[in-house]
Amino acid sequence: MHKRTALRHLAAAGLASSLPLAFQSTAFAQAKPFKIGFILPMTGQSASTGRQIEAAAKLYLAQNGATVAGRKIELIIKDDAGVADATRRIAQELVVSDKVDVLAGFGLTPLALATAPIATQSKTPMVVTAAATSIVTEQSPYIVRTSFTLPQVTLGIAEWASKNQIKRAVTLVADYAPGIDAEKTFKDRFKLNGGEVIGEIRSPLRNPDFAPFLQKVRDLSPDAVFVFLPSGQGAAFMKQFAERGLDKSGIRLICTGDVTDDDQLNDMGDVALNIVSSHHYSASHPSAVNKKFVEAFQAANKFRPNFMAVAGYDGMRVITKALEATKGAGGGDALLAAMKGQVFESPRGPVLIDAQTRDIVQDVYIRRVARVNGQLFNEEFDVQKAVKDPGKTK
Ligand code: VNL
Repeated sequence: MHKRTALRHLAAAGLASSLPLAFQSTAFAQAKPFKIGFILPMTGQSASTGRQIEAAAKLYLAQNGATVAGRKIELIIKDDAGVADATRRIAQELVVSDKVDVLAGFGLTPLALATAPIATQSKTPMVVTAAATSIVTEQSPYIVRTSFTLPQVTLGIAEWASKNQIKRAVTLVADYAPGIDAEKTFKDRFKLNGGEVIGEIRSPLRNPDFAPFLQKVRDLSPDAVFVFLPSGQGAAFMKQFAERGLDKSGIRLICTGDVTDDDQLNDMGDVALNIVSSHHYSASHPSAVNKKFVEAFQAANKFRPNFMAVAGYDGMRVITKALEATKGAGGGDALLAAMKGQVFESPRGPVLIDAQTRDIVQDVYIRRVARVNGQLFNEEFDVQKAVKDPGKTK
């Protein structure tokens, strides 16, 4: 047994030294670690997004093994604090100095937009596990997305509102690209279905005080207010919603699942009960794959995974399966080709990386917040199957 292994090593060594130099360097390259450079907001307003994605990426490696096709997977996690200039500088360093094989992360749309030219120039695959404005994937042919888009997850709640006695609505969104996507998608579909949007309100991305906007909603007195805010702002919004008595005003709160975020939902209290939202992931999604994912994630982290975590987890899957497909050789173009068209069962449900758009196609669920075994969850009660991003311009 030992002798045979030794012989194999000897034979391999002999073979390597008799090969032309180019082949030898390929053999050497395959033994190098495979570097994935995650750029995430680990501090600042969007720190929960970084914390969720990092935890999920590490869980994926712990469950699936840190060596893929002979290459040791090395995670490099860098904090950009949610500031685009930092993201760009870090991406440059990761590509030039660390020579990463893949860039990943991007907690907010402006951070992904700032990095796209670097991915294109260096032919480095850039796996977006958070930023969710429709146009992100169009900024570089090297971008692949495992998160979602705002148009993709907003259509569901617009349809639901139209079918549930909501005739007059106000929109309230964060004032930047994904908010504008959500606002437009909601308005277009709600109006198409015969509804009326009587007010469009935008709140600043940085440190918003929601009080004046909530007062405006109250004054307009719609049947419902449709809300999109990025992950991390939901709890502060809900608190002010309750403080100003809007939960007892008869104005319904409807939203994308970014507001009833699993990262914060359980601490929001009764004010969140019965809120209907649409989104692609709930920690209570009833599948065996999700149950296993949530249990392992909670055991490792003592907090609940949210939609950012699942995108980070699936991002690792897409990257490592691509490395496997190239038999450990890697290379920007080869990896990208192997990421396109991947189909698999995510904790969120079945997903496809559309080869044409490099964006994710997934089910979108309509959910209602309920207390289950003492904890608040988004309970799925309806589904739109295999939703492609409706926001693509080409
Ligand atoms: C974005 C979209 C960020 C949705 C989010 O949380 C989110 C974005 C930080 O594209 O900036 O929930």
